[in-house]
Amino acid sequence: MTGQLRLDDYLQRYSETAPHALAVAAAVDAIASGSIEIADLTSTGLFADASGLTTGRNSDGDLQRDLDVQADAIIRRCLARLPIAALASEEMREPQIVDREGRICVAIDPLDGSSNIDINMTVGTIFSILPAPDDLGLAFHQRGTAQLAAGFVTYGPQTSLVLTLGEGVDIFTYDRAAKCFRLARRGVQISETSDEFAINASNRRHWDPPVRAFIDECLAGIDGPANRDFNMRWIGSLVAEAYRILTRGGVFLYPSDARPGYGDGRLRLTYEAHPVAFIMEQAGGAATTGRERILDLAAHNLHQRVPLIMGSHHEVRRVEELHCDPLLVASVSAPLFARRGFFRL
Ligand code: FDP
Repeated sequence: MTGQLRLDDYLQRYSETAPHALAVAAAVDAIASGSIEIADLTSTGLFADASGLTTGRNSDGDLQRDLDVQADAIIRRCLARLPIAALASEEMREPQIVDREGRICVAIDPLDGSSNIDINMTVGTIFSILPAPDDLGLAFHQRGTAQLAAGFVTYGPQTSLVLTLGEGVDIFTYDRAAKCFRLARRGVQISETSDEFAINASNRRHWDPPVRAFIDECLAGIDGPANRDFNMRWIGSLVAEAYRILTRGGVFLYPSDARPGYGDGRLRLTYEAHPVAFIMEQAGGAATTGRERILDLAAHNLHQRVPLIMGSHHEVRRVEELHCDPLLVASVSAPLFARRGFFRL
């Protein structure tokens, strides 16, 4: 145990450290209290009139569930009392300018992985906190490197808050008896290399050659160029995949693919890839599109999608190498290796 440090005491200490820190601490505190309500809702489900049933589509065409809508309302209510300059959510068509005097902007995915609700799997809330630029129209067009803080809450067997304030990653777990988050892991570090990968393999025939080559290497295990065996996991919930990587390493891929609408992958840059990439890097891991560092990108529009490959440094770099070197891809797909491939078509 790292002791009994409560989230509010931790945020109180941080709030005195920098000009933006008080506003950031207040936003994290508000999101954390909203997340406790969402944890109650997701765990009570049917009995709270929150079944996870589909209610329609959000502004960008994704299926929307009643819990998506309720989680969005909860987080927005909790943030409403704060002087935030601009707010963006997966469930909003456009960002909202809230308080022109505010020092920070907040982007949220109120309920990530919501297609997992009806099967009782881990879902979560993701957030990114940015400085307020002079022109608030540019609030959510900043590079990921501009983030002041980022985090996510997982609603699973435990309710846990993963948080970076730009100096490492700490994890807090909700203590139901005491009704507060307590520090559970300080200075989380992702292992440099790992033997676990996560990808939705049903899309293999749509992948680009570098992604196919990387997964073929993993599947070939000790018989292939990686020269070691891999394990595979796919939860289908970004927060749960990220939490697993923070706990025992691994690499997660949601690449671009050839399906209509998936040319930039599936995940959203502003409120999914940016915050999760910030956390990965702060924990010693990496996050890339395959060709570019995620944190170097700036969104052109709020709901912009981006390919995301993240996790242990060594495996993420290998995916990048394969994207940059067609000869390497060809050598992985060479006939000798092909005979040993598992997924060869
Ligand atoms: P969901 O649509 O359920 O919110 O954020 C999008 C996301 O979940 C991720 O959490 C998850 O990793 C991904 O979509 C799963 O996509 P596929 O169903 O295409 O595998």
